[in-house]
Amino acid sequence: MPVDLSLYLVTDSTPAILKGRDLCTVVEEALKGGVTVVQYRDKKSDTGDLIKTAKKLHQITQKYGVPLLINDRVDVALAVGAEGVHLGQDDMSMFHMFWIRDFPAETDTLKIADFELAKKLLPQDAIIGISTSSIEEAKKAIADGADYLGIGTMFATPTKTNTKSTIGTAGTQAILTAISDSSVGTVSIGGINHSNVQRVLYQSRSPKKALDGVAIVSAIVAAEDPKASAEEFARLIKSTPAFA
Ligand code: TZP
Ligand code: MG
Repeated sequence: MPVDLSLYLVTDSTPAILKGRDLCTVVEEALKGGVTVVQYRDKKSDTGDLIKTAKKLHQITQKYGVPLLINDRVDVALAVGAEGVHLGQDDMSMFHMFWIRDFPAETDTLKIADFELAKKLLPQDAIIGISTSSIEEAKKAIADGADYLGIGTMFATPTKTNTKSTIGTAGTQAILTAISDSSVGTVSIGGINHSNVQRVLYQSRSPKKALDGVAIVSAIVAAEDPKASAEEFARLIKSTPAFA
């Protein structure tokens, strides 16, 4: 799974972030600016609309040779042939509920079922990323076979207010240190912008493992010029000292 996680775009269709613009146009601009992965994250649309938009996004990402990952929804990823999924610690889509309805309704069982089902149902080369905010969650995701970890929340952000914990660069560094024997990919998420991206990458690094990239929502999607914003991120990431 040689996926370049360095500039990872996460979409958001809420009006305050998209500002009435067309999501596909914004994503294409960001791709022109150098985004290396796109995650389609949409908590509001129904399944039909999710599939319609994911299909359009996939046509665009394919033009740029960039993987498209679907947040939460293995069924949508399968429907459009996306390259993978991103799952949270307690994601429960309708699809998952359908498949595991006979399991005891116990959080731990559901968490395991989520990842195992994704692994079982997606093609073998699919990319599966897991959100983690602690050493325990990171180690568990690696043991399960995650391809990469979303590590966060880095900084508090208005884009997602129901986050469990804000871990900063020190918390991220502790996780990277604890998993430094693993080759799993890592991206930081939450409140990352042009002013702090180099600090995020530099201060989070541990002697044996650094972040592979940063995941960005509003600093690209809500930017006046998403292409220019992505270009600036790419430039800053490339010029971060000691960035692995
Ligand atoms: N998960 C943790 S923070 C976050 C997600 C999806 C949102 C990050 O958004 P932004 O606008 O880049 O701070
Ligand atoms: Mg999720």
